[in-house]
Amino acid sequence: MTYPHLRVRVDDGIAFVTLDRADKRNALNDAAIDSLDAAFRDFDDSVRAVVLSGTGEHFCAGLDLSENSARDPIDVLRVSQRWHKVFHEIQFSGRPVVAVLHGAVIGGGLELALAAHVRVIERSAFFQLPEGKRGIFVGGGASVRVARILGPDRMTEMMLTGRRYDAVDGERLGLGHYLTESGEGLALATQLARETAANSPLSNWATIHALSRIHDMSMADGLFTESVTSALMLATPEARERMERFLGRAAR
Ligand code: 1HE
Repeated sequence: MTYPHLRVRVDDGIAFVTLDRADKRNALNDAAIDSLDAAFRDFDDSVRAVVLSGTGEHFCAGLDLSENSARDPIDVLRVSQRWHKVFHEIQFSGRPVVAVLHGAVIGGGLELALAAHVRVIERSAFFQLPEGKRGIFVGGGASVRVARILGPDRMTEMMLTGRRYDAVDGERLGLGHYLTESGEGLALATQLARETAANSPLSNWATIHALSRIHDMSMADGLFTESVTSALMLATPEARERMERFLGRAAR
């Protein structure tokens, strides 16, 4: 299978998805979004985790502005909804996605990064929402995914001033979870992907789906959903087997 602007390789249950448009700093055009969509849809159950990264000096320069400048508002609305759909699929396929962030993680690049569940930041990374400077607004989910991490107050400031956060700031603010030296992110991400892939797939699925949804609920609904999810997980043979194994007893 070939995916324009994307390299995809599966190795021992881990899919390595690499943005491959370094000459344009991995800016996301329609073809790249289609490729991400197709790649994540093509994965079968043998793919238990994904490592997402970018070639060249930068993770992703965001929306391809050369395509966008020719669009009218209704096209922009459709593009925004398409990005939402594709990033939703990345976040909620049930497989852990580990991103390696280096160089520019800008605009739509940050929106894509935040669809991943585990994020490794290399020292070269910087984060920016320059939409205000370009006369546009975020459209790939930042209002929700960035605002949930930074809060709407800090995101407003980030968009109004167009400031750049460096790698250390990014880790401190929660845009990523691990900070590594440049060039070391992929190795760490691969190790993390292998660790998450060794979890029960159903447990990963529940973590990915339930926590995000519980976040949107009232306290009472959230606690109820937690209890139901917890009960459902315990009913699986794999959960019993894993607990028995931990306790040093033979699996029944
Ligand atoms: C691009 C893009 C792009 C680079 N769309 N072509 N995103 C931005 O506003 C970020 C714009 N890009 C940059 O700020 C810089 O390119 C970088 C800091 C990422 C990298 O700088 P540098 O000096 O390494 O590269 P460069 O010389 O600026 O760019 C190299 C080429 O990539 C050049 O093309 P060339 O044909 O002249 O060689 C650039 O035009 C091209 N390029 N970034 C198109 N983004 C769903 S809503 C999401 C809203 C957003 O994402 S807004 C943020 C858009």
